[in-house]
Amino acid sequence: MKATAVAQPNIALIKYWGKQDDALIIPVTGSISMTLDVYPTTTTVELLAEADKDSATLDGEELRGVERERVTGLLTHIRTLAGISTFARVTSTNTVPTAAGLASSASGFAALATAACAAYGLDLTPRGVSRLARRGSGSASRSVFGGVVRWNRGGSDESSFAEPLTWNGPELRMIIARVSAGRKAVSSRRGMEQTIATSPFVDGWVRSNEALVDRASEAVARGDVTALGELTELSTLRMHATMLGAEPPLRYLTGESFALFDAVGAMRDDGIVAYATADAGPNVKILTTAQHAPKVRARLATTFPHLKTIESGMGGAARLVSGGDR
Ligand code: 2P0
Repeated sequence: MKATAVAQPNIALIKYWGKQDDALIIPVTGSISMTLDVYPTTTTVELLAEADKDSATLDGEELRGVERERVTGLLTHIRTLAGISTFARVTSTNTVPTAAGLASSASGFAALATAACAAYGLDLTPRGVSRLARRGSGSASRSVFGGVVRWNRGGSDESSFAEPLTWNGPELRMIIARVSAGRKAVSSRRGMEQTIATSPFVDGWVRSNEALVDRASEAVARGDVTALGELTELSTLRMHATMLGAEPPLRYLTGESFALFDAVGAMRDDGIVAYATADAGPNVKILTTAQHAPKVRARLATTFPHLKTIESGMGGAARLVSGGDR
């Protein structure tokens, strides 16, 4: 049994940061993202009758340690659900140039969950696949769907899943501006644990971000890019404020990141639709529309000529490209 799936990365508008259950990856707050149409991950899962353990490669390199355990953990759960004990070989390729600074765990685990379900003959709804992808990496629950996606916080394995929202506004674009870090960032997984364990701002983060999820869902239904963009910046800055309160502090944004936030604010003053966001690293992502994207890029090229930018439209759902027939 062999199946291949493709999934796209996503960028959160309303952020996920922190878990209420580390093993099942149940988040402390819901989140909303935009699936990108650039840099898919392609993953093949092949059951091997003779294998005595799972194996996995990413871009030709054998996974080891914690990275391998995350993959085998998900496969073990899928085998239990399918009632099949055969081990598998996972082959995954990212098209993200490492230079792009985009996380690949979202597209990676969405593609793995999709391909593994097909290879093991598990016929799940997209919601079921989203719950599986979530166990690999929280943000992967959202990459199972295309467009604008909401991950409902929930409080259990059954109730914590993503679902697509209907965007009724102008065509969206995400422009990624790559800022060099200078030092290695703390991984999202460790950064979240550190924040939840030590930041005194966690209660405020959880309460306020859940409210932003509801407000942003309403903005999405209205197709209101202004409200969605403002809420995106708000959730971003509240997430970073909460991280900065951790001990030791998690300072992912650099001076240049903040300079980009300022430049995006100046674009808005000049009537350009542009809202800034940033994740567990210094790169800044700018939410805009198809109509305004060329203006945003032109301004960036003038103000930050040394920065590499990547433009993405809205991407589709994770999909099976071969296999799955048993
Ligand atoms: C997000 N991030 O909503 C947030 C914003 C980073 C900052 O989801 O531990 O790789 O595997 O669940 O999904 C990155 O976290 O973490 C992330 P795990 P994941 O996009």
